[in-house]
Amino acid sequence: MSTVPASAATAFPSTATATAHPNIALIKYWGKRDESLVLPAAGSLSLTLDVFPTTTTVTLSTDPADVVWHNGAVAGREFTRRVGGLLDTVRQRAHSDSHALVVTHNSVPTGAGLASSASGFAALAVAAAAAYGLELDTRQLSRLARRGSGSASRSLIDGLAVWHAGDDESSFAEPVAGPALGMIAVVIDDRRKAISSRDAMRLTAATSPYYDAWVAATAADLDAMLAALARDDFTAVGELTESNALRMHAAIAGSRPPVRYLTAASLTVFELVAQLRAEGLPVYATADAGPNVVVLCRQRDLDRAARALAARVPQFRLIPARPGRGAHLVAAEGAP
Ligand code: 2P0
Repeated sequence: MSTVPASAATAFPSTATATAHPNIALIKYWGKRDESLVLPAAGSLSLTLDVFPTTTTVTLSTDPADVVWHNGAVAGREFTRRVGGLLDTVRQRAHSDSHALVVTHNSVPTGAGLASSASGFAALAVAAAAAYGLELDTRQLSRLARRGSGSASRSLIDGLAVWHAGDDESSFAEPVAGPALGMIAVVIDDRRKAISSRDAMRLTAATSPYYDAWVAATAADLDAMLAALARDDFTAVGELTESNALRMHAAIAGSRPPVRYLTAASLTVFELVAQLRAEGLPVYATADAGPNVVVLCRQRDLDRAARALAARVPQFRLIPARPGRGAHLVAAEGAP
């Protein structure tokens, strides 16, 4: 491990620690308009959760390269390369050529169905900006996190967040008001997915005949979702959430070679959620790029929904969550 020698002291802190939480999209991001700037083809909307924080410390170093530690071990090459990419953006803006030591702890269980890249890059953006002495507001931090991973732009925001499509300046996430929501992740399979979101997104855009329709439908779904949130209409919020997720999976399945993230067990949970709804429990299902399903409900129904799911699918681990805080600086461990 390297440390910053006293002689390298600068006017700014040169070390900073940040925490961020994962988010789950109600209106999904799937497809880029610009790969290098990570500009989405359409806007999206998500709920930042209060479970599984990522905590990241960035410390400027005199090492000849960035050094990245992930959950107590030196990170692999691809992970280090992606972290270095975001640090390069920060260095360029800060007019710095210092490399950094990045120590990150991600408490999301591998493959839990709660994207770890969102919390990871949100925490990294906040910690790196502070360590390199950049004074950025939340909007600028959201734009910076976006460069690491699109969904990370939304983890800057507390609770509900809309991430605007647009150009580099205008594509950021900001808060949206709406009903008090809860989510329950149903962990069906915790193995690593066969194809990454990034690769599958590219394949969908390049080969799925449904891609253009997906982008157009999502833009309309987002408008409808914003209207539903504004009038506090949970039924419309839930219906749009479930439908938008299935539209994304349909577009993905139309890729060639085909990609199918949902398994028979995922569909069983979608079916169960529809059944619970028919029995009077207002719950809706969504799923990201994997087999795990996330159930959306009103926050006041969270315990009831968790009990109903536990009774019907006792074989799957359930992770109930409430709205959580956006990425923010924290005191480093051991600091006063
Ligand atoms: C979302 N997902 O809106 C969608 C739904 C997965 C399914 O954002 O290439 O890791 O780093 O920008 O953000 C996952 O994609 O992709 C994702 P990159 P990211 O949450």
